[in-house]
Amino acid sequence: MPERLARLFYSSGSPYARICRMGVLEAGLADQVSETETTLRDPEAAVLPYNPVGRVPALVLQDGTTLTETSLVLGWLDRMGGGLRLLPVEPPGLAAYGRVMGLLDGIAVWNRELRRPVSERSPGVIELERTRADRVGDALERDVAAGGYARLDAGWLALAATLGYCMRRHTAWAWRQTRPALGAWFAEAERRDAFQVTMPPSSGL
Ligand SMILES: N[C@@H](CCC(=O)N[C@@H](CS)C(=O)NCC(=O)O)C(=O)O
Repeated sequence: MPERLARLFYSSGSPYARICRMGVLEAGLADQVSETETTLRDPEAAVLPYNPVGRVPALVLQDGTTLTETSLVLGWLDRMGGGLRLLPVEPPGLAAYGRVMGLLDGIAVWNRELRRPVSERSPGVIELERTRADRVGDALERDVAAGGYARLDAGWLALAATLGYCMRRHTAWAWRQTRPALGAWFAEAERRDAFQVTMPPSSGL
């Protein structure tokens, strides 16, 4: 096996890292990018010597340079010349990707609240994020019904990872009940091998 060109740090529950992991697989770059699992928020985390921020995804290049942030990692994967261009170039594709990343950021905040002891949770933050998620979810329902998110790119990967996160690690958001187009889109997305092999463990939340 040839030496891999980059090493991707991930945690199995992270939807951000999952976007990149699915991107590696879908772009046919698995023989060039190795994966290393790390713990998070842990002084012993394997990623910390490479990334003092301590977050995933983190892509360590051969010269030791570490790229963090999902979009930057996807941009680098594109430069590695896989069989698929992941980051859109045109405004509609960029807008679609950004919309889902905004949703995911809000859900991450909401989920963090739910991981606190009940007495430390902020009902105001939870309500704000629930409202945001519902609003973006309704927009995505319209987008998908109109043929959006059909191309396998960063927007597609982000939407699959976000809805997948809500199925297994953030069931507090019942996104599917009132959004049939999004539900049908997700049922197709789930069938892909890249989705199946990156499935996160259930969190019980
Ligand atoms: N803006 C970052 C967010 C990445 C992120 O929040 N990753 C989480 C896992 S889902 C993480 O590593 N958290 C560990 C921590 O906050 O210390 C991106 O787009 O990659």
